[in-house]
Amino acid sequence: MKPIYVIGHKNPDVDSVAAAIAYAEYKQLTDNGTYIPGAAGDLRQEINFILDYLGLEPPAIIRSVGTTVEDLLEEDELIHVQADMNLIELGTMVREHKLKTVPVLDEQGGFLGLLTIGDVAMIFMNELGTTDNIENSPHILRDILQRRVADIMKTRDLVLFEKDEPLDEVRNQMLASRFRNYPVVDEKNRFLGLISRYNLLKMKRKQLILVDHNEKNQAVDGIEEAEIIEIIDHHRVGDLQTLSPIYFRNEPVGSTSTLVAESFLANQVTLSRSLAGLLFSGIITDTMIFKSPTTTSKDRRIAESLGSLAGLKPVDWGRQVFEKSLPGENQSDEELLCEDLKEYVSGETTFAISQIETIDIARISQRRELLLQTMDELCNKKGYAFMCLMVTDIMKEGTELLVAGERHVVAEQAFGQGPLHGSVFLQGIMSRKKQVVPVIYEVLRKEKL
Ligand SMILES: [Mn+2]
Repeated sequence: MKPIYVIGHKNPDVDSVAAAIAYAEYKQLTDNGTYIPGAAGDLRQEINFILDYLGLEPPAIIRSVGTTVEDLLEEDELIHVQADMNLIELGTMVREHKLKTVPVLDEQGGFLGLLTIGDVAMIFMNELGTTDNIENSPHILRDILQRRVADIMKTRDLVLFEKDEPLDEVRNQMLASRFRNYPVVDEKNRFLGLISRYNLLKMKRKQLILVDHNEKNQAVDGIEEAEIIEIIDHHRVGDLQTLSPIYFRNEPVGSTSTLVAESFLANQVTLSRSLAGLLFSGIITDTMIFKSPTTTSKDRRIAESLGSLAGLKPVDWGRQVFEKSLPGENQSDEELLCEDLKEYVSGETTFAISQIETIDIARISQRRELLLQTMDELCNKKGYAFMCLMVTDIMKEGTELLVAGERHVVAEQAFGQGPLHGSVFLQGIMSRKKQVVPVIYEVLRKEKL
């Protein structure tokens, strides 16, 4: 069966990766099918730390879910022959399976060449084809039948596809050639199957379960070509559309990991110690150790069960994880700013808000001047009217807000009692989506009145 990918948003954070891995496991245990957890981008260092610590496999890094050659393959049994077979053995296979095109593989499943019954027929025609040969035909036939597949298979001028090639490429190549079948291989040249023009008409889109997001601009590339079959999320409802009704679970809780954990607990599905630790990490990071105003009693209750199952304590574990998320020495200001950057549009105004959650605000504050400079450059480059950086201190329960760009005054009106001179510390402000974005929207809305 074709796999179903369970995948979080771009710029993956702990919650989106934890939810993807755990929900794939949940589906695997409770439903038919093959579920593969994916991440829509490289993993941050704190995620690698958590996975390492818990002894869990990292998710597949999936950069696009656009339709590719592998989506054209049918799930038939792969029938092939070996290069050292003679034509009698080949004949038996061809008759038994009613084959017209036969792939030739090595012992490891590597693709060697292709053989069509047309090619075989031509050999008989050519060698038996003249009247002079009739007398000799028994000898000629014996000769032919002793030949090996390796001697007659076609290895050159084949049109061969790799499984990740886009469909446009397939269409072009099929239009430019006249073969009945085209072999498909993986990156290691292992044979995966044959496709024909017919498969182009019947192609099946990739199937996805989205976790921790539901908006198109946060989703993995190629999402418009894929089929979304389920969504588990805790954000505002955005703009994705589906063809058929789907299971869409959206609850205003502190993390998607809370919802995934609830599925395990409520349905008494076995939750391993390591997966409990992973979901616990998702809740702890997304709620900033329960200090974010997005935290609900359900998050606390479920985190308590998970924590005792995994043997982890919220503050101890939270500190360890946030410690790992501190910017590296060699991380540039732009990388730091873009790691968790979100863009917003209000009328004609586009602005951006980036957020860094930390337990050591001084480490970032010392880079303030250079960060502000880079923010100005980003505004020019990307056309933002202004941009904010929230440096949120989980221990102090507040945020240092850095503001740059031509219209920095908007953020000053929203949060300052006057000019901010680049930055201000806001006690009690921790959540971008609940405490910052709506306030700025409100200022922009009033401006228009
Ligand atoms: Mn989340």
